[in-house]
Amino acid sequence: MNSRSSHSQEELFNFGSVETLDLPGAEIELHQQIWSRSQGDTLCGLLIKELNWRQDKISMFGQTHDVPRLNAWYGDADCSYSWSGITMTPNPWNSTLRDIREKVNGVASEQFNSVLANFYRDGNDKVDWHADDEEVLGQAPVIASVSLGATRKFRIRRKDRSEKATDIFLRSGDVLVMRGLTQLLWEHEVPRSKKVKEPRVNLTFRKVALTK
Ligand SMILES: O=C(O)CCC(=O)C(=O)O
Repeated sequence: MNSRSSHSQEELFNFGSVETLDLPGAEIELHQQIWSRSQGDTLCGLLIKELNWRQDKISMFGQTHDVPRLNAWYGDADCSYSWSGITMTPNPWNSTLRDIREKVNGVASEQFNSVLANFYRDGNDKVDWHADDEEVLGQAPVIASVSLGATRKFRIRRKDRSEKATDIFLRSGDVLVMRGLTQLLWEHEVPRSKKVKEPRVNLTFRKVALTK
């Protein structure tokens, strides 16, 4: 069997399957292949071109560094979002993001009003350990995270370190939904991976409390 046919068999096999992760205190579902790999890769290329990417900076120990990825914030009007001291005013939805949101609303049975987009230009880009636990998201936020482009390792561990970290490989077209106390009790990262040469776009759909 050549690699092309085994790839398409794998796509058929996984299409739309949902895996619930058995992690204490977390509520996480992995919806595989909500888009096929090739649709996911096409969306990745489109969003890289279309979105209004910005290079944010962080200050640490008196020094300022570039955040190791690019970001963009899209959402309904009045969905301003602050993250590590950076305040983002939303760009208005474009048609690609609107279509993706509609599908993701259905997958998660939610009505998201905003999305934080992360652009990992290659395996050197990453996001460090954190939880999406900002006050504006409420006590038990639902976060739906869409992966497009390169496969990357997503690691999750309990904040109290009572469990070993779990690794999940997120592939183009997958949607990971986190609910309940996940953000309160757990944290996650996407580590650097020197082997990855291709770009990845991740979209984390969120429901923020309106600022008015
Ligand atoms: O890229 C990912 O899969 C995770 C992104 C993330 O952790 C975030 O936006 O808070």
